[in-house]
Amino acid sequence: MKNIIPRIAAIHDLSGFGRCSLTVIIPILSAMGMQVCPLPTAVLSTHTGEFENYKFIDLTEHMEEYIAHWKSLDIKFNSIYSGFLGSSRQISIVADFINEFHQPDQLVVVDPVLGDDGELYATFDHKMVNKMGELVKLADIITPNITEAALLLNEPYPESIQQEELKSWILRLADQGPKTVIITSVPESLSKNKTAVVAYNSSDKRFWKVSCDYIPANYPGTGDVFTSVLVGSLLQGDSLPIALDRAVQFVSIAIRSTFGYQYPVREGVLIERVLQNLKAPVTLSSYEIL
Ligand code: PXL
Repeated sequence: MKNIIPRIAAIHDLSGFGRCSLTVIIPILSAMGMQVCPLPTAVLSTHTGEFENYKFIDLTEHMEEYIAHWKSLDIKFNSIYSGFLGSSRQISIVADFINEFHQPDQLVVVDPVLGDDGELYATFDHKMVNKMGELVKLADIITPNITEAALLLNEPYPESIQQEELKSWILRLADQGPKTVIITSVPESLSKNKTAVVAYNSSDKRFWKVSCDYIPANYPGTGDVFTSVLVGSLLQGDSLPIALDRAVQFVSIAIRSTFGYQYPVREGVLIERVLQNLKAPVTLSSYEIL
């Protein structure tokens, strides 16, 4: 499909404060030369982690008319990228969107945002976990963190996981439909100071791993930062391992540039300081084949 600038339908919430979802996805993908068209699922005053009394405006009732207008304009997307959804009905709306806006060579990425650190996020329940399981079947790529992978597979949250077990989890997720499965925030069994991203591509049956140093602060929005860089990189034509590498390196530099300050963790990572890194060519690459 030809678009002079690659065009992405970004189906996420807009959280006014706390640097997650659309407030990081739009600047990152724009800096990478992509056109982001937001299809907002909810508007919140802040994200739902570590803030109380946030205002949550669920946009479920408006999404179908919004989408119908896009359909009447015959807008064509090079990629559809979904993340935080505001209600279980939205999961069916996004599934219909993926079917209706299908194009040849389109990249459909579902980040099954559900939780982190072994916990569901505040606005999710197990009904939504089950429905999210339906949505991942329609994706080319899914990017759950280890908590979300456990939830999708109905497994207990693992404090640590051996490589062979992780590979079997990934294959079980790939059996559900997505061609590429990427699990983030994987605890490294041999080192407490490391964390990894592990990926599998079913078309060549190869597993990839990119490790990085663990920094003891759990910034919100880093999953959105990771997947946006991955999407931008793949749409620029990078291979899967290079896109993983770029995404891990960008998240690491964003966390490191923030951690040195006494900056409130709940306000997210200072992407404003590092956005220009996205323009740099790949220099150092650290992926491994598993
Ligand atoms: O980054 C995931 C995310 C997105 N949107 C909202 C959230 C979170 C995680 O807490 O609360 C509103």
